[in-house]
Amino acid sequence: SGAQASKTGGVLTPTKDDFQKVYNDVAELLENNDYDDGSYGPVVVRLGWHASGTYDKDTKTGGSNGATMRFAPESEHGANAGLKTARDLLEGIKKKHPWISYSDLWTLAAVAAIQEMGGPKIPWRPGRKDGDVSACTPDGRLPDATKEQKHLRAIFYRMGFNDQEIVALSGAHALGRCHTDRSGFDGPWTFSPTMLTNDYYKLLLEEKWAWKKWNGPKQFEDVSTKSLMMLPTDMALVKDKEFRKHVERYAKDNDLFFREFADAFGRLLELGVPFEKEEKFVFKSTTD
Ligand code: HIF
Repeated sequence: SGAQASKTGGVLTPTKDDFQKVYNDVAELLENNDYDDGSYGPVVVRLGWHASGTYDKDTKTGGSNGATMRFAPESEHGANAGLKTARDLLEGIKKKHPWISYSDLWTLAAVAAIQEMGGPKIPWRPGRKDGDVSACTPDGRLPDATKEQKHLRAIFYRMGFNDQEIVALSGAHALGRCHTDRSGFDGPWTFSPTMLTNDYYKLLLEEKWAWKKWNGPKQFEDVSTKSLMMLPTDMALVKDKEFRKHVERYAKDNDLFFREFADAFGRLLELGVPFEKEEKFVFKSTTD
């Protein structure tokens, strides 16, 4: 491993093959029956998104370039609770492929997790450089799940996304679950939290949702099984007319969801990165 990368002697120019090897190693790490629903995939997706979602288009600060979540205070921000699990998981890959930056590794790992969980191909390119603690973003740039549409728009417009893209990204909550010892919320959004599908949108529209009666933070539960959850920010997508339009489009058409999700998520991972090259790689999934 790493052979290709060092072949050029002196100057390190990893090839697509080298990144595919990193992808393959990430893919191999994801499944684990002792963890959550049997996969680290969801928490790895959340790491890639939280590393990227700090971007502010006006000041051009934040974003995945820098991988500043390695450092306090960013690692200690409430929104990042639990992401040490994902960062530690990827440490072994970094040791095996020391030439890759953490910032490229975290975003590539998120792409691998999405593809391995049955999601669309997300074209990805390298070029992120790790920064130091001085580039940590201030707390409060990531969304607050107790809020609704006004807050969602403020947060995602700041990154440069529009309403359709906010709804397309949100389908990633088909994956994973909330943990009481991380965010305080509890439970998964769908019945198949390790498979990316448009189920999130279908459930939002088709299930009846009510406030969960408990001592934890305000969240919704499905009335029929009481085993699924929605955050106030998730429910805002069906309350708001403009958002709801897109929830309906994606609930009806998984291919459309995959296309628009891949575009928006791919862009999220690139926010604020000064790339030198245009070329993007489409990685082979282990099931290809
Ligand atoms: Fe999440 N998200 N997210 N999220 N998120 C959680 C978990 C995951 C928001 C809040 C939460 C996106 C947007 C928003 C994933 C992926 C994405 C949790 C639970 C909360 C509270 C954390 C825990 O307790 O472990 C809010 C308010 C968002 C604005 C809409 C993105 C679109 C959906 C950008 C996105 O890709 C994933 C995956 C998880 C599951 C993590 C896990 O460990 O299983």
